[in-house]
Amino acid sequence: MSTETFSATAGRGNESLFARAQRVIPGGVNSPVRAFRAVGGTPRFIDRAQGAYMWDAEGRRYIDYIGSWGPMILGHGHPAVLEAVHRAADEGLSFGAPTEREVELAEAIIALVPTIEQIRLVSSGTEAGMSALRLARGATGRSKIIKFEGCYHGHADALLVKAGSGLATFGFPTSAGVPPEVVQHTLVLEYNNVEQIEEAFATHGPELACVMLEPIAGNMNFVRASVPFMRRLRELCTEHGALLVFDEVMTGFRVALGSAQSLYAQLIPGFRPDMTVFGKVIGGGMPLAAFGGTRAVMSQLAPLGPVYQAGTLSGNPVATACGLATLREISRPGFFEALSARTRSLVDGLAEAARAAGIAFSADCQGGMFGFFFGAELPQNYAAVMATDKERFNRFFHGMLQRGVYLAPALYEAGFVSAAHTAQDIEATVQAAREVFAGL
Ligand code: HOZ
Repeated sequence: MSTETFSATAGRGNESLFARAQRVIPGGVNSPVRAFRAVGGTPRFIDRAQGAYMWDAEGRRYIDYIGSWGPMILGHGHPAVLEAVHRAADEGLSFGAPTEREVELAEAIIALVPTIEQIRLVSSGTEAGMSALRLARGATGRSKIIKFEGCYHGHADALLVKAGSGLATFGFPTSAGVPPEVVQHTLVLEYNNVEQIEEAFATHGPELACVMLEPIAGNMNFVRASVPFMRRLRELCTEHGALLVFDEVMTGFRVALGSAQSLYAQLIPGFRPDMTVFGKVIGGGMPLAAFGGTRAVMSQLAPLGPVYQAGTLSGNPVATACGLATLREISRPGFFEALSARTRSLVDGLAEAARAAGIAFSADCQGGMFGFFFGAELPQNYAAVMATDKERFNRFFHGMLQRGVYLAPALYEAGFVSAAHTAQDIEATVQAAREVFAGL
């Protein structure tokens, strides 16, 4: 390979980079939603990011509301995080052996989320979800699982049925390459539908290993599980000996310091999931995820128990340094109050601008996560999300992008505000929205 391969500078525009990418990478991207297929147009190739901003290959600056799909809660290039990463990298990139830092990270997560007694670190949300599922099946000795339409738990076979996010973008109910036998034990129900869960437990209760859900779904935009639905899920799982598994890859340390489960625990006395899957914020922008739960369940994992799971880069020393520094920063007093207020001001500003333009619009947020819909009512499930105005969303997306506001390129994705977003950034975003709404 010549050095030219690495130093090619010709064609640095987004279009030419995309053309070049499509020759060597399927669809030109390493994760489907990035290809802009849902909204059309050319993806922006990002050169660098700082604070609340990203700059593309053509030198254009964007206010970033994706934040790497959630991890960048402090904004890009936070000095304390970068310092921790640089120091860790100097000490060694990977050892494949235990380190004190991974113990510290496990302790930090457990201190912040009391339902976790033990936790295992892995490298991606998909890996964490897949491992949690295997563990739930191994610990209960049962095969069937319940998931909900529009909830995405990574791309492991058994969970890749009627998921949101990229699958919704491309209109696939499930992926090719997943044999029917592999998903025969996966029951897919409607989110927030109490009747359906009652029925499923009445029919399959003794065979159910677990119910897995995003407590606030972030892969069909932003849809909260209702309190009656969550309360009934907990009761049914307890009654039938199934494990309640929270996928907090998106919501973990993002919607509250104690994650979404702390919010439900305030609303439902004694509420707790049996297992939780984390990713995104706990890695602060590096590949790191985790799954944890009660000691009884976690002790079924190898080397203690019969459920196998392993990973060369699990608990990577640079990723754990990044995650620890991030958790330290977000644990500072007042962090979530300030982040929540900023996110709320964005959502209220957008809603007000839409109202002024006479556009049917609804929006919601929690902590540093938000969602909005071109429809008057907040959707409660995937079908209702699908019924919102997609064409209007797409025109809004492009209008905002042209004005330097980078939103998720599909209406099935939640958005993220970071601590680096200023009141001026929010006002500039709302002003851009006013202009775009006026032309919709
Ligand atoms: N699964 C992510 C959306 N919910 C997309 C991740 C990415 O493209 O980086």
